[in-house]
Amino acid sequence: MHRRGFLTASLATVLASPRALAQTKMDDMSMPGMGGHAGHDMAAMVQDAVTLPEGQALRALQVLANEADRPGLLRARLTAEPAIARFAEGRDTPILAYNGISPGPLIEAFEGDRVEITFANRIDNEVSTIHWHGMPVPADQDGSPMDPVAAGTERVYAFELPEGSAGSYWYHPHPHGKTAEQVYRGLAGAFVVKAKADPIPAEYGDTVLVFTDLRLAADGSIPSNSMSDLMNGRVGDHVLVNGQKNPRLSVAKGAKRRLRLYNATNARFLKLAFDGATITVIGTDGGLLAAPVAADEILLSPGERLELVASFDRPGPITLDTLGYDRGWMGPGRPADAGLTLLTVDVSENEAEAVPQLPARLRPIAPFADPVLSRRLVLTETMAMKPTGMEMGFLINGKAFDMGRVVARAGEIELWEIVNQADMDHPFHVHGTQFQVVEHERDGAVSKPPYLAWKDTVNVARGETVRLLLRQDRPGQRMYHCHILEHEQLGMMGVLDVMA
Ligand SMILES: [Cu+2]
Repeated sequence: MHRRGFLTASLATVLASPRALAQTKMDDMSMPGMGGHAGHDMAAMVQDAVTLPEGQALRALQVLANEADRPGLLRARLTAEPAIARFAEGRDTPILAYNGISPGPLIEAFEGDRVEITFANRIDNEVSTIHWHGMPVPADQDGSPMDPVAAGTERVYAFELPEGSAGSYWYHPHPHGKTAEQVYRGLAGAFVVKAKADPIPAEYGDTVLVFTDLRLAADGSIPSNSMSDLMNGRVGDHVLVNGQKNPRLSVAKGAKRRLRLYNATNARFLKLAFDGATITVIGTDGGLLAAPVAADEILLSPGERLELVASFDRPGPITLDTLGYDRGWMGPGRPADAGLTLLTVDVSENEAEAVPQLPARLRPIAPFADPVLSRRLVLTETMAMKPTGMEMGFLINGKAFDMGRVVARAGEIELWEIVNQADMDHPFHVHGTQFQVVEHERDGAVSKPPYLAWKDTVNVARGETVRLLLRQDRPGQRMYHCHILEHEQLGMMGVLDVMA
């Protein structure tokens, strides 16, 4: 360690919070094979000492440039490579970035478009992929762990966006064993598919808010995962919106804003409410609801998205805050998850121009017919002493991830019953399609979801069973897994082999 770095660290240690100290104890327990080593124990100890600037104007995400020479085609390049970010004053942070920025460029396309994106992997000595989270793309274009892109090489991802596929998707790496790290080091971006005829008034705008969370060591570097991170999933110290901490947005009184909220964190559950604005849910992972639904608060588990309309009807600063949510935590170091301000909206005294009302119907959603078969997937956690150290396992039906276990037939409706017998919530994600949640069950009490919606990720709380209907329309291998990325890495993943 450099002398200056050591001095900074020593000073910061004095200021370290009980939480940081708890984290350090956890790291001390870490053993070979669990990713713990002395270098980042020190980093973990001083993690709370770094302050990030707040209150800067919210930056719009940079849109991925379209190089195509004809309408209906999106042709572009995405390069994953090391970059330097400046989150805190005077500190350089080595990150991984798409086209030099994190979050990566916002990809915008329309239903019916063809997409051709050349992906270049310039990450040193690591395979990567781009997974198009939630999108209806062919299996061999989906960037699954079975199709790695070697360091220093390129490939083209090509697919069509079907009619009716408008929605708030995203993209991130999905290489075997490296997904969690590549994402927390900075690789994730939003992919918005727009409808040709959009029922949401254009006057509401369309603002993408990508939530990530960042842990910074005193020297500005991003520490590696500790044992606690591997057990609980990595939760950072700073929740960022489009890469900024608590940025500000200005609107006129009476304004309505369409907001697309993305939980692109590895493992942080976001229970959110506006202090002073009313919210209406208009869409989920796979696009608009049939009708708007008023809400006081929302829960966004890792991987999930929501579309809202927020109404700013009184002047003054209005904040988007986190509320407490107990998703289960093992060991010490449970992060303080309530009372964080993620975004501040300055509502002026000036009255906004009158805007159209939100329509009462948004689009039809046809419920799935009866399933031809049902599957039961039981999620459990194990801990075992291995020659390499204490090892945590995250299992589906008693097994850690292996390839090609489950066979399905394209076009058939299936009922999936996801049973969480573990001590933590697990957000369950299926590749290549959108599903409909039909039932939740807890302690024998069965309830229906508040609305019919297209989803690709659903939180399955501790002790809960979620039933969903899904259909895979295209053949090929499709992953399903927990979207706490450390849990996916430690085994809570399976593959569905879809036959034509
Ligand atoms: Cu999990």
